Amino acid sequence: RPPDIAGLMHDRLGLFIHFGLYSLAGRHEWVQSFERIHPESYRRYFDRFDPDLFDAADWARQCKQAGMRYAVLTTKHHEGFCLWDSAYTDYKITNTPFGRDLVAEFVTAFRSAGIKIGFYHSLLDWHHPDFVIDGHHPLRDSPDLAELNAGRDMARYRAYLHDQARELLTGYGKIDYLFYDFSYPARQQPHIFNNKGAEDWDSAALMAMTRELQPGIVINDRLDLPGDLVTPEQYQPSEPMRRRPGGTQGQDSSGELVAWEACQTINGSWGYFRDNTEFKSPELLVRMLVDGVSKGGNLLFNVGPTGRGTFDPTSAQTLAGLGAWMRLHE
Ligand code: FUL
Repeated sequence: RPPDIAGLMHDRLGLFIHFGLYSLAGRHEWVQSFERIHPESYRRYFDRFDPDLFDAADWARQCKQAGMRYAVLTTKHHEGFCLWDSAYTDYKITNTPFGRDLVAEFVTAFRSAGIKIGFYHSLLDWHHPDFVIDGHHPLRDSPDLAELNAGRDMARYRAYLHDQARELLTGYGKIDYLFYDFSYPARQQPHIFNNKGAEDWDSAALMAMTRELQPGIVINDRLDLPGDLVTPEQYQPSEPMRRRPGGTQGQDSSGELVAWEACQTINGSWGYFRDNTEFKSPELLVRMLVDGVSKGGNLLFNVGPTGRGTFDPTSAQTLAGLGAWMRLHE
């Protein structure tokens, strides 16, 4: 079955949810990398992870009321912490004080609200012992970097990545959308990413497995391979988007028209950022949505829930504001 890209593009407005250990720090999902926090110190968030106010049904209700038809949850972000009960790691939500499989609760609640299910899954992993320490890794400035990198083996990490993807694609029913994140071709920024692009993840096999296990699933363009849609981040294209001849991430004026989805934060951070109050207004977001739709694109609007598992008041009001406009135009 071909990817149901027409279905996803018909949905037009979706909810992105970035939730992880970084939500407790409350200052950006890249906090561990930005502040070069050592894993032993970062562990404090794992030991205290207990979103006591989390209610998947409430998230789903707010999503639905905003007029959104699909939602994309971070199953694992770059920090490596897993929001489901994975058999392949101990660094998972069921080993925290919270002790529940949040992915399972998300899927059940959103599905029963009639919302399509998307998973964001990070290719990068700053926790896995085989993931080579690159220019964004929290340990990049360690004096013993060479030593730390010596035994690391991306082939073993790759097996872990595929095992976990299989787990997510088989254990939670129908998944509509997979947002893998991210790979750059090796030739780009080799000083920052020492990855080999698609080769490091075996993107071709990962993509084939994803399609085989979930017929009809839509896959994004961040595997260093052509995807079903392109994903401009934090910008609105000024005209309909065109595919690069090679089809990989990005655009090119000479290519054919391609489906696209812009993802946007409320304040520049994907993870909850307590002190950043540079919010986009509901009016601005409506304009982005309308302008994007006129150019053939979707809007994936992000909420970073707080460490206690709720949508902060401004995000909640913004969703309500979007919903008020959506209802006028149903
Ligand atoms: C990026 C990530 O590095 C950000 O943290 C965020 O998840 C965004 C949607 O994609 O590539």
